[in-house]
Amino acid sequence: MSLLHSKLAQILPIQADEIRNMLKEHGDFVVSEVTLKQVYGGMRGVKGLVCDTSEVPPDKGLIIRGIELKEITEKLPEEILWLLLTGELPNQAELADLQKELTARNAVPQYVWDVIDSMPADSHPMAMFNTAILVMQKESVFAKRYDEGMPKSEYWEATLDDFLNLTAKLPAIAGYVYRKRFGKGPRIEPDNSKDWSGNYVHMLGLEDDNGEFTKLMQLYLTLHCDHEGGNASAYTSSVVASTLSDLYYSLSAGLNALAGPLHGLANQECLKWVLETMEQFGGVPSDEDLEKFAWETLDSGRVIPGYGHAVLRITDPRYDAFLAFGKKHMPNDPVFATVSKVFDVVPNVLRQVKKISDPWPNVDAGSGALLYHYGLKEFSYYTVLFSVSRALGIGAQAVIARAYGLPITRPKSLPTAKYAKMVKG
Ligand code: CMX
Repeated sequence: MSLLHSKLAQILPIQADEIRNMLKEHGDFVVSEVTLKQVYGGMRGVKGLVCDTSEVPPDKGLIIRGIELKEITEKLPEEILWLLLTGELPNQAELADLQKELTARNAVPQYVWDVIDSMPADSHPMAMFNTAILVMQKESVFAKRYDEGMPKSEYWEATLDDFLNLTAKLPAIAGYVYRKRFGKGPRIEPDNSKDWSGNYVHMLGLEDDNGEFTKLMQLYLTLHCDHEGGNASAYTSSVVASTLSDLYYSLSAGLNALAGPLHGLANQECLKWVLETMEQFGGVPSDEDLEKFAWETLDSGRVIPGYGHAVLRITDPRYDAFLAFGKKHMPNDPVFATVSKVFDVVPNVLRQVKKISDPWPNVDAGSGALLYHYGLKEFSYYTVLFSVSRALGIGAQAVIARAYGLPITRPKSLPTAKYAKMVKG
């Protein structure tokens, strides 16, 4: 049994017991009221879900297991995986054991490559990536053991197996999607002497002589890992998992939500927008040019990608971390300079639009410029990078939900006529 597995075997049943006791005593406690505006407004602010991996206070941004993001930007994604699941950062022996476990599970079945090869050459990279995850469903330990009659108390263990198997394989699959989709040459075999993100960089096949790109990827894969339970991808995934679909089904479902332009696809859209401004104004635009371009975008009925958030009401600390990386490693890069300028100009524009709740940059506003600097210029690929990281949070949430024995999700809907009757009293 791995160190992670034995640690979880100690803590998860205790947490599940605590929840059972709390429910027994306080099951009827009212935690939230719902207004009509919330019913028709994507349930913003309705407290009706549980997520123990992370929390996003509107005035602070992502907090993972009680630790603010700025304190863990130097950590490896594997350490974050451990933190998400257990609530603590791993010690050296625990980290080494997890890394060994992931390496042992990283072989991808040949049929996955065949499926990717047979997709249309102009498929979106997210469609290729998610198809590869879904086609591996037959490898699910959970599905197999469920068929064999596994007891409910062991569901989390089988889900942990699926989680580790998937996590181990995602960098190779994502690396191949990049090479295949953008004609970068043959697939690159993993180098098992490298850590999880280092191996991903290796399999992308981009130059990284000074190790800076690997550092960026480490940061990228850490920053995008989780964002509590109600965001569209995590929520979609948890609804699917609540039916006892295995993680292959539920992760690919959640990542399909991430592929929407209002969610994870915003990072591709954002760099596109930045490059469009540079093209229109022949280089780094002036503040006036940018302001004009921002208004043109808004007046044409489009959103300014990378800005605004359903929960946050401050500059996203993940954006701050990317901005700090850019200032340190590429202060004179024109695309990065434009991104910084957008930050100086766009919030003031968005503040003038009354309906917009949050004028500040989110995680997607800056990352593209940094990837672009290191030669990862195919921006339709960016959401795949986001997905590799977000799989950590989605997978951890799935393991924990199984340990808590959460039931199938089934909120109540009503027809508009009934709401209309209600408001008329
Ligand atoms: N540009 C233009 N309009 C914006 C806007 C932006 N950046 N942010 C919000 N608005 C608009 C909304 O489209 C909405 O307009 P309608 O009422 O006409 O539909 C109105 O302002 C109110 O929206 P809100 O309450 O401020 O924000 P929501 O919670 O509804 O939506 C989000 C949040 C992220 C979808 C929205 O801010 C947006 O579309 N931003 C741009 C896309 C983006 O960056 N998405 C990535 C988010 C992070 C992630 O998940 O990866």
